Amino acid sequence: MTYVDPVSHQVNLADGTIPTAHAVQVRRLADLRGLFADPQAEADALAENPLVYQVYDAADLPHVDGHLLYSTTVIQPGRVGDEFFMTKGHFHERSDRAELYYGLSGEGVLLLQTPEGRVETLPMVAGTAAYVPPHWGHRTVNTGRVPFVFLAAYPADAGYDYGTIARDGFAGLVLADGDGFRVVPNPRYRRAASP
Ligand code: S6P
Ligand code: ZN
Repeated sequence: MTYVDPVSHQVNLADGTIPTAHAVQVRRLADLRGLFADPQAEADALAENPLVYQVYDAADLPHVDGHLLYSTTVIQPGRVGDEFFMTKGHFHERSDRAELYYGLSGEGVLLLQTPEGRVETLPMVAGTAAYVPPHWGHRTVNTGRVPFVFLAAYPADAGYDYGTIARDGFAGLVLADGDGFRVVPNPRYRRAASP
């Protein structure tokens, strides 16, 4: 038997960074091109191409069944038109793989949808443990004025399907509404073919 060694990483609770992260993904607005609802607002904002979010992948572990991967995501505050900064969003490539999110700081929303386009919304603040069940696509949105930070833990063989959301959009939009937010149907959402 070959054993993988136990490992721990310190998460900086002030800003969500993991100084010993094995990899850091940086997503600027250009990486999310075409995902925001207002094309003109997106084009205008692309001139500055702001930082939208970073993902700190903690440990370098085998991406195979049985292991767990964990990471922090730090979403900057900001908007494109009325729509808050958000992650690209994905289904898992192995769509039956679930995931757990744990809010560390700031405030946001976990937006989920089934392949048929049913939307659920889970508000998140520091201390919120939110469950992404198998088969639900998921995107996180910063609805606040400071960075929104959460920890994610997920099966190492879950993988990513970004293509479905890039093609069809997300069925729900999270828009600024006074000091808060509202979730509205996405008029440009193209229903995916039933599985
Ligand atoms: C992985 C998990 C998160 C996201 C991260 C960025 O399954 O859901 O670590 O990867 O929040 O979102 P996205 O949609 O760009 O991967
Ligand atoms: Zn995921």
